[in-house]
Amino acid sequence: MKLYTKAGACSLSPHIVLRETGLDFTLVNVDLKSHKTEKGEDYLTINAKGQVPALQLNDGSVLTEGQAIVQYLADLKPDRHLLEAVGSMTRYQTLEWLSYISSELHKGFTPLFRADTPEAMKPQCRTQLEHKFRYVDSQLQGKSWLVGQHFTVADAYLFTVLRWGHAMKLNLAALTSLEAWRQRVAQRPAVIAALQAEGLS
Ligand SMILES: N[C@@H](CCC(=O)N[C@@H](CS)C(=O)NCC(=O)O)C(=O)O
Repeated sequence: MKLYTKAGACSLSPHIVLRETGLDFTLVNVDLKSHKTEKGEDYLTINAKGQVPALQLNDGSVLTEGQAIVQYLADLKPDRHLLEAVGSMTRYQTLEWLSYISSELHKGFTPLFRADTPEAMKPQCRTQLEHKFRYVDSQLQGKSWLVGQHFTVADAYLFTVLRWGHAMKLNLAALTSLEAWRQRVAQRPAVIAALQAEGLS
């Protein structure tokens, strides 16, 4: 399998999940401005949306959208408990988090990353994100992981977007449950390896 990524982008989430599964894969870096891969391929022929992540399977088929990719990968290795079985409430609670992280957190960062966002809009974006991270912190109180007894695909995604929160210097200092959780995630061998491979540590 090939995972198309950009260092530190949302593709870090399926990258961590791939390492958690122990499956074989190759990382391919994409320049999101030129839409060229590190091998000079036209990335738009792989993912016409021009966004990372994309997962190319050994039969050549391509899966896009981070939430779909991590579910696919987790279901290949159910013994890793990255996403519990169909029918288990824990599975749907994990999907609930994936959806929240995608629509409320991930996409909340987009205006802060875009060069054409008016400066006047940015403080409101930051305040909204800080408010939402406070909610996440409240949900992590007394818990090791977002859902159930295991690190799941939702933890990998939250870790990815929380890195942006620190990079953007959001005011997260009082969120002690979130910080304790972040430190737990950061100690996982798969996470350490993914950050190293992306040149982030
Ligand atoms: N809906 C997509 C969004 C992916 C996405 O936002 N990717 C960003 C990097 S974090 C990207 O490729 N941005 C470049 C662009 O949109 O042109 C998903 O959830 O996988």
